[in-house]
Amino acid sequence: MKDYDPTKHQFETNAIHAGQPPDPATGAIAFPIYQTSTYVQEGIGGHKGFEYSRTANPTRCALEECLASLEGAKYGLCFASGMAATSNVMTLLKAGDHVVCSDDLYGGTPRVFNRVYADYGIEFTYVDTSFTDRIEAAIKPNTKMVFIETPTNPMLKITEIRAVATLTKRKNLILVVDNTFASPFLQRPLDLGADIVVHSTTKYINGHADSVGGAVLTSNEKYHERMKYCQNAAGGIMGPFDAFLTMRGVKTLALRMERQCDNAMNLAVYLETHPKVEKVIYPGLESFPQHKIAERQMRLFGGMISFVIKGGLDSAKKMLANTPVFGLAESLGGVESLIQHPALMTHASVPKEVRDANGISDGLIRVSAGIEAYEDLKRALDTGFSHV
Ligand code: P1T
Repeated sequence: MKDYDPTKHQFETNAIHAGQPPDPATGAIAFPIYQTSTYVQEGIGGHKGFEYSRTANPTRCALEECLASLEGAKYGLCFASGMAATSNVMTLLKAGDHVVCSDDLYGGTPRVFNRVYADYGIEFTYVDTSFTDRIEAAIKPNTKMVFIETPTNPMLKITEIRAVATLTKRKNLILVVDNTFASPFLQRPLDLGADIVVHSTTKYINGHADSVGGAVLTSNEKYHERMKYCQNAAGGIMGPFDAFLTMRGVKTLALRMERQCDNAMNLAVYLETHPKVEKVIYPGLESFPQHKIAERQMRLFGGMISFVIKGGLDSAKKMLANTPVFGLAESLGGVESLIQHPALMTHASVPKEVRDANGISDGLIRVSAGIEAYEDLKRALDTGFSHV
């Protein structure tokens, strides 16, 4: 695999080969776990590109290169979690700067924005970014960044990345897209004009629910240099074993994603006609408000479904307590299907009035479709509903 050039290969091939040539010492095809903190130098300054593992580690570097290729980015950085990745992006800002954000982000994101970075003098405004004019209306003289999720967590709202990128370029703002829910297989924000992509690799990228991690990808050298500086300075790095697991997981991203999207689509159609369901939220359904935009900007419609069960909290609790196969758990994107209650679990840190305004009601249930057999998943949900 000498001189492998990711720009000459397709997504599925890069997921397996980019950044990870066979080990020159042994020929090992699986990229080694360099479980080391430091690197012996031949003389002062006489090193082989690695001095200390907070600064750079070969296993982490291999994953960073691989993920950069998958997002069509020049540069990649990997972190200890998705939140550490988002926090690293915030190092591009300083006191007095303002950020316009999606109003339906993963609950931990507004938590760190409002309760940590606001204390450092950064201001945040939350709008429904699926309306580009609402972003424009929220821009102030001190606005420096627009931070969006699409699809959002958990309402799956879609923002048209190309339209927002046109606005942010005109206004000279940094456009950051948290691409966790789509994964680069479904959607490549940098190709659509975004400046930076953030991932919780914990989800689809690793895909096996056995590692927590994050990544930041960009082709902007200036932003990358600052973020790389801060990755080393602040130190929230991904460890080599997690980098190895994530590199192994991402090899099958395309296959897993196709199956997960297929299962999600079938489950959404099944739920849509279920008598105990009030409403199904899935970008692949014709009834979904931004279905056409999702169709244009995503390869498939994703593995996440949200639905509102009739009877509110009482019904939701009964359903969640009695649904086999699906794990009752936070997180998403793994091979195993999960089911959870956003208001009491992933979005409990969001104030109730904000949850209510965003539609995160007590009857809202979120499903992450895994790769199990569809008939088994449908039967499991049937069992859950029979207890309601
Ligand atoms: O958990 P961590 O790896 O730190 O990633 C945070 C994060 C960032 N962005 C999005 C869109 C996310 O969904 C998450 C984490 N989300 C969950 C744990 C969840 O169950 O929704």
